[in-house]
Amino acid sequence: MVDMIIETLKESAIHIDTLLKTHKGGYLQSTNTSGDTQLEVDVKADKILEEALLELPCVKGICSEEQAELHYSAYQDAPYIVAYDPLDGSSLIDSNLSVGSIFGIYNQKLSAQALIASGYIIYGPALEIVIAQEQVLHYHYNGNIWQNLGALELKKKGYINAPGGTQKHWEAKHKTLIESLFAQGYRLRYSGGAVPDLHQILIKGGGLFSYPATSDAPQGKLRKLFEVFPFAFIYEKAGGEASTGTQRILDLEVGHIHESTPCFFGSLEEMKLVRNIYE
Ligand code: AFP
Repeated sequence: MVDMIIETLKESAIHIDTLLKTHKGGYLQSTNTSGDTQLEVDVKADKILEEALLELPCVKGICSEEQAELHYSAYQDAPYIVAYDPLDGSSLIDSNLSVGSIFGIYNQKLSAQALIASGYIIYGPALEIVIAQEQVLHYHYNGNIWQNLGALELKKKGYINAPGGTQKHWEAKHKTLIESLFAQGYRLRYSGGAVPDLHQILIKGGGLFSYPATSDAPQGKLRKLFEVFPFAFIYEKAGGEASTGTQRILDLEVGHIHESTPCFFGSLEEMKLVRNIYE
C-alpha cells in the first residue's frame, strides 16, 4: 500500500515540475499557518498533492504545511496519513534555485515513532526523488520513466557545512561548533533551501546541516512534521544521525502540527561534535 503512495508522489512530482517550469506567477495576499506569504505555485503544488493523495484508498488523511488542519479522506479505516511540505524553499524560486517537496508517511497517527517512510522531490536541473524505507533510494526522471540510481549512504565524516539561521542570533556554543568545522577545513554550502542543502550532503557522502535555536527563533524554524522528521528518518536510514543537539529527533513528541524544533542532520563524526558542544 505504501507503494501506491510512492507511485502517486512520483506522478505528482512530474506535474509540479511542469508547473514550476512553465508558470510565472507572483505572491498572493494570503499567508500560511507559519506566517509565510504564499506564492501561487505553493497553493497549486499543494492542490496537486492533496487531490492525488486523497483519492488513494490507503490514505486516511493529509496534513500540509500550507494548510491549518489535518484533512481527513473518505477512507476512515485506511492506515496512512501523509504529511508534506508541497514546495519547500519557495522564496528561492525568483532566483531560479532548486526547490523541493518533502513528505512523511505516518501509520495511523502523526508522531515521529509512527513514521514508516519519508522522502523528498528535488526540482533542479534534473527532476529527482529520494525515498527512505529500509534503504534510502535515489531516482532520476529521464523524461519518460523513473530510473533507480541506487542507495544513498553517508560516510562517517564529510566536508560540507550548511549552517542555517541568522548568525547574529546564534548562541555562543553554536558559533563555537560552526567555527570549529571551518577550522577543520569544512566548506560552506548553503542555498537556503533545506531540500537541496540536505540532498547535497547525502550526495557528497557527509557533512552537517544545522538550523539551531536562535534568539529570534528559540524553537528553530524548520517544522517537525513537514521537514525535520522526514529528514531525520532519511539521515538515520542513510547511516547518519539527526538530533536537536541534545535529543534524538525521532524521539520527540508533537504538540501542534505546525510546531518547529532546532535540528542538526549529519554523518556520525559531525554529529559527535554537535553532542560534545551542545550537551
Ligand atoms: P521558504 O520555504 O520560506 O523559502 O523557507 C525555506 C526553509 O524553510 C528551509 O527550506 C530552509 O532550510 C530554511 O527555510 C532557510 O531559512 P534561513 O533563510 O533563515 O536560513
